[in-house]
Amino acid sequence: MKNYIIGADIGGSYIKCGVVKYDGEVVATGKAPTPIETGVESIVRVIKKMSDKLLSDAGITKGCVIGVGIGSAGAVDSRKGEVCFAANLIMDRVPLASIAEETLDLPVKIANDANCACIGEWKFGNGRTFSDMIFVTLGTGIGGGIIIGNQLFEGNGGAGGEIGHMLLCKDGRQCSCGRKGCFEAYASGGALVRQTLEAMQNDKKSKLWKVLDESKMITPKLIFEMSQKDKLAKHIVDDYIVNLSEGLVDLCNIFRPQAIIIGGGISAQGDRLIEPVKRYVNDHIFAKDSTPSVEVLQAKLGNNAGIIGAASLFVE
Ligand code: BMX
Ligand code: ZN
Repeated sequence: MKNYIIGADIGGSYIKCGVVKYDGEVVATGKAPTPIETGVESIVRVIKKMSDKLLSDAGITKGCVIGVGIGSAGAVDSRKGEVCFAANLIMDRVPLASIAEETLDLPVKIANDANCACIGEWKFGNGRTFSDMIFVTLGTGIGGGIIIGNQLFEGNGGAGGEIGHMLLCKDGRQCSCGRKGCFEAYASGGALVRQTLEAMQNDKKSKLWKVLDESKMITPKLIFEMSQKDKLAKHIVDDYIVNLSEGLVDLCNIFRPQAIIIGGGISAQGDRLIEPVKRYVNDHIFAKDSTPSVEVLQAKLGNNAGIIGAASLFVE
């Protein structure tokens, strides 16, 4: 019986691949470096090699596989099966779905990485009870997925829903998209690290210097940990939470979802992040005293969100 789906998540550094049951259960996963320099064919070959191995290790024949769902960062036209633009993957109008179908000899569906994670969370994670929700991933960048009236909103040509690229500050920090002041330039994990390293230059007494010295790098996790013990780290985290929440308030004012679900690396902070964001958002949304509040939740699928989400493109 056809009961398995392969999910693949193409990131700037790694391709993650998994075999997922139709009910969302992950059977096997693998990870390999993304061969960015050698083009889309080699990316697809990596997915084939990994999925063949995962299937054979799990003792599942190809005849049991419904299809392959692929998530990619960037503007993805899921209807045409085309990656229109993904700067860090050097893909420009690439017919990824048809190339992958030929190589993998299975039906292929593709979508933006954050849209995949959003669908995964909506079908199998903490979004199951909502008809209107916004999913936000806080990673290198900020990815988003918008579900309105039980449907994913992708915009014309799949280029919409890029919530990381709404403006938080005019003439503000440089964003990777070319504009200045985008939400992503303030509230992504990458932005948090950059802002911390900058602020440290003006505070040589901060305990963060010792952390940097010992760990050789600063990560969002370390910054959050230090916010309990260091004034500068606390200030940075408080500021980060306000920036993140202000962006989310805007999204609530436009879409007024029942819930915002936060995923990506920083969501691992759990209540340390979720609780203050929830409070801020509900204190600042439009007509707050006369309208339903917005639930703010941590994503449930964690590390497998991309894989389950991509696979869920085949789940009705
Ligand atoms: C960027 C953009 C989005 C993506 C988001 C999260 C590119 C290549 N990416 O805003 O399409 O969803 O990052 O990506 O244009 P991540 O790498 O942080 O997971
Ligand atoms: Zn931007």
